[in-house]
Amino acid sequence: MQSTFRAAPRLIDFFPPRTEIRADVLDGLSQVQKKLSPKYFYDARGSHLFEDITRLPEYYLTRTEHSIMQASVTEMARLVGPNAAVIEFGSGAGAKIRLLLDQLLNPVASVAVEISRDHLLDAAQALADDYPHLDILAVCADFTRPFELPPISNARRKLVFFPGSTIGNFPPDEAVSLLKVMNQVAGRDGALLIGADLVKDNHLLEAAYNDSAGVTAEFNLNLLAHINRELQADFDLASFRHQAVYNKAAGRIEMYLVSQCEQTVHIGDRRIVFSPGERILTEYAYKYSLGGFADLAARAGFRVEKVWTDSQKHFSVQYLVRG
Ligand code: AVJ
Repeated sequence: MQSTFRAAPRLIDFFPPRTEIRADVLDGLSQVQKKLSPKYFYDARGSHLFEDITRLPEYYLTRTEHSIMQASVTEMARLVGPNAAVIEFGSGAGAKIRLLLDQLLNPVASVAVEISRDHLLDAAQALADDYPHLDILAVCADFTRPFELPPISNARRKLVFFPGSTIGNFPPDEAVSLLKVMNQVAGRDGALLIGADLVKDNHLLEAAYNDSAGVTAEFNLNLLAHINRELQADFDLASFRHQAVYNKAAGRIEMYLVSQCEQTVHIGDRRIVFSPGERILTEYAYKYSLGGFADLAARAGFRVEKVWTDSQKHFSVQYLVRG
């Protein structure tokens, strides 16, 4: 521990109360198609497993996005201009924001909105250590629900940053609602820099979610361990199996946990019955065409000003403005 002064990031905590998580989980497991939200992947272990996923040979997304950003971050920073505040949604370990902060001219603030509190605090403190002139704000929140963003000091413009193709977790209508929130947050002269994964060969897509090392399977199953701990449930992880398939008609990867037998799971005083082969939907990962994404953006009041892709057109980073 250093004895010198360390700038501390401001933490604003809207972590959902356990009662809300319980109601949400029970509601999802009461539907005909049982489902659990992918936001529950990200406990400490899940966040760590996701970091491992980003380094897998099959998981092209993170490394491709990173290379696109590296190649074009100067141009991105020029479009944003000086004295910007950057607001990152789903900041994770907070590696990508640094690429931007290093190129932006005199950025004034960095705000991270993230549901995983441990991840958020570590990343915000590391950022505060490395960027002492920045106003650093850590907002622990589920950004799919309404939350209040505190006023941000004298920024000339706000840039919302939403990398990683996390937008792909949301079906079109929900994605539009979320983009509308980001449009609001960015404000009149604001912009959105967003990562969107692109439609491609089925085999490449399915391999990215069925890695040979089994990390994605572990990540998927860990959701049950998280719920066991959070809600005193008794999911037996050995009785469920990871499944990820590309649904071409819907343009999305679908991840499931498949019950291996007939079983009853307890969540506090509630019982959930599974038949053999019954599946819990845990995640969608939508893949877009450039035209499809532009249409989605337009429904949220955005116009695509610039798109960067890799040479194979596997992934895109897009600069959207109001219009
Ligand atoms: C963080 C939502 C972008 O959909 O690719 C990775 C999460 N799930 N492997 C994705 C994920 C399985 C990831 N996102």
